[in-house]
Amino acid sequence: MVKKTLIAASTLSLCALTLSACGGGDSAAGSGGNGGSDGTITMGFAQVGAESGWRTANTDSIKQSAEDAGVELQFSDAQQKQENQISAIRTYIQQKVDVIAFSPVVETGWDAVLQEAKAAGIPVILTDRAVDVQDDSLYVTFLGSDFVEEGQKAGQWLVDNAAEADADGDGDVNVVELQGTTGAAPAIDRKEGFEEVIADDDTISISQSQTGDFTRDGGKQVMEAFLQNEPEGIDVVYAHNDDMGLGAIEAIEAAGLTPGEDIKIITVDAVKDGMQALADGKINFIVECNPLLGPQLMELAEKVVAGEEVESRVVTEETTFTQEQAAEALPDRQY
Ligand code: GZL
Ligand code: ZN
Repeated sequence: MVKKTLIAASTLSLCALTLSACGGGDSAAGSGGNGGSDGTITMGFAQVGAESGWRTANTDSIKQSAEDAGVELQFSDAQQKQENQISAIRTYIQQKVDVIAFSPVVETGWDAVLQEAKAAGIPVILTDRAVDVQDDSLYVTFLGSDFVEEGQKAGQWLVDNAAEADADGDGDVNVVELQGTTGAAPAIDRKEGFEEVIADDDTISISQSQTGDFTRDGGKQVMEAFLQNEPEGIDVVYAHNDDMGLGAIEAIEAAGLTPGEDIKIITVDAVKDGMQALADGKINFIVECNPLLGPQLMELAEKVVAGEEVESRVVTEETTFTQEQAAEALPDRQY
């Protein structure tokens, strides 16, 4: 980890020192290396979209933290399309911002544009989601959750509560899975972590699994299809985020069933609407995924632009919630 960071830092400080060689330019529009003439940093942030409560809270945290840190923020919303994120990053390169940060909507397809940022001497920080690139010197650090661990926590709750979760009492715990955006790191990893843990209990199996694209509407539509395929026998919904879980609740209630009882629901995020449903007994367990990455992002950006060493992986702190814990935590929830 340190080796990668050192290389990145030395490349950066070299760029900072010999600005012209790194395609840096005038300080007015950000120097592509060491902050504007008055020391302010310009950051280009390419956000995924506004698909979920989590994303909204994440955007709010980034904007507020930039303001608090005096970072000049260029912000774009890609409506969950990779081509929009790539063109936003290209715009930031042309604007010669000091640092680029983004949450890659999917893991692959970033090598070319990240090569362009590197050639322009502009450091890139990944937040929230990871990329799968040949050369991992294309970004300086990744700040975000461990999604495999989130999936493991969700699976562990189900293994620990299998008897209660077998709502129809047939001895098998039949799970349907609402996956996040196809190809997105949280979708791939939350599935992997969950399956790894439930493999320990052969009474638990996933009968249907489909993407709801991390949206409430997507979760509702897919859950309606799941219920049509299996009107009886679904014991548990594992949704990769609260929003799809909330959509599933609408479909379950429309089918005349009681969410949280006839069908148990496990979700990930712990945004306010999810926590309210958990406290109301419609969701049974939530694994938290912390969206408040803004303060750590600005701290990292300042260090990176100054050419200081940073960890190549910064994991965010997060926990889990039962129905009782949600009722207690709700009043103080920031998101
Ligand atoms: C996870 C983040 C996911 C959230 C969803 O860090 O990428 O994207 O879990 C959001 O709510 O849409
Ligand atoms: Zn069952």
